[in-house]
Amino acid sequence: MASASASRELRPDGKLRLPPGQHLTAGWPVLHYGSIPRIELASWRLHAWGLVEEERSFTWEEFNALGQTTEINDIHCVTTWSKYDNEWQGIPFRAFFDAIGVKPEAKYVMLHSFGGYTTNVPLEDLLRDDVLFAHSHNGQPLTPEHGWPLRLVIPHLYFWKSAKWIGGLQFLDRNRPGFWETYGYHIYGDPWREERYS
Ligand SMILES: Nc1nc2c(c(=O)[nH]1)N[C@H]1C(S)=C(S)[C@@H](COP(=O)(O)O)O[C@H]1N2
Ligand SMILES: [Mo]
Repeated sequence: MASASASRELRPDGKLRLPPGQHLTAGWPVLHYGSIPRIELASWRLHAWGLVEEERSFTWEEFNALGQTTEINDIHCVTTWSKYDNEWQGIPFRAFFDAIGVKPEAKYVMLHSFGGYTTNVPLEDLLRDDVLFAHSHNGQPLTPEHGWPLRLVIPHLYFWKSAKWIGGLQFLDRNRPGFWETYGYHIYGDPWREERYS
């Protein structure tokens, strides 16, 4: 695709499809800190704790039974690559939220991954319709390096917020920095405002 026209394309909401300072990549780069965690589905659990009425722990079968959806979206890494038209399948965040009792004081969520990675997101951002826990990409199960068995996908924020190997969500009343955020990445990370570092 010619970069001149690609960079002027608008989305239905009127925003530039390609956020400022980004370029398109055809492949799918792998980016993470540390090594790929070893996970087995039989012992896999997704935990919810913090400001919830009751701590919850879902098995793989229980979590998938919450509901399934398909979303197609673009992803934007802070290191300036963007990848268009990703088809994700998985569990809508809203279905998970509706299944657990979150206290009204909860305003932020710390995402916890197997292997220790963390990243922070406001709860209202996770409640957007297009946010999901993805187990598949373009019709195939995620590969280990892209987050198998489950990753979050939050398309309106830089991709470091989309935690791979997600294993836990901690509900908080205050915003706390996650892993990259403590090393100077922006606390929120809106690609259209170029909130890369702070
Ligand atoms: N658990 C975990 N999730 C992570 C990361 C990480 O280091 N650990 N890196 C983030 C960053 S910076 C990016 S750009 C995307 C990369 O996802 P990909 O490797 O599937 O392209 O994963 C995000 N999720
Ligand atoms: Mo990234």
